[in-house]
Amino acid sequence: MLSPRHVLATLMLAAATTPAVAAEHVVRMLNIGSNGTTMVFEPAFVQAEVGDTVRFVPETAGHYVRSLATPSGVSQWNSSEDQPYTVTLEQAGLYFYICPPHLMMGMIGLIQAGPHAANLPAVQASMQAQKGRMYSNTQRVDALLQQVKP
Ligand SMILES: [Cu+2]
Repeated sequence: MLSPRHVLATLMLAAATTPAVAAEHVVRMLNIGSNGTTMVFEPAFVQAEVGDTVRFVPETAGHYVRSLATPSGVSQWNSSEDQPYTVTLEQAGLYFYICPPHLMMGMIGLIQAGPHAANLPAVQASMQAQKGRMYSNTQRVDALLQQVKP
């Protein structure tokens, strides 16, 4: 027989070890963002926790999402055009992704999972390298990197 005190202690232990409910972050893929700029992921920077999901929703035609730099052990994403796509952030760190047909217009995004960005140097290098392929909105690279919590 378990004493009431034992039951209470067990419940408290369970509450302390049960992870918080994972959040779902929605990133819209748009021809025109709410601030009037063209070809955007909105929001382009997402601060998340490990275990959260990010759902990419194409609201205008012609977009998809491909990861270019992710924490080690994460398989790369490559969604189908015009289809919603959900990823689970299984590792802490930074996830850099693009919309391949609109990379030249700066359609890029960045996710940070957890408080530490262990893979920042690799992600920074990947993002800076993409600048050379962009004809417009190159300032988005630095704007995204400035939001990272190192
Ligand atoms: Cu696009």
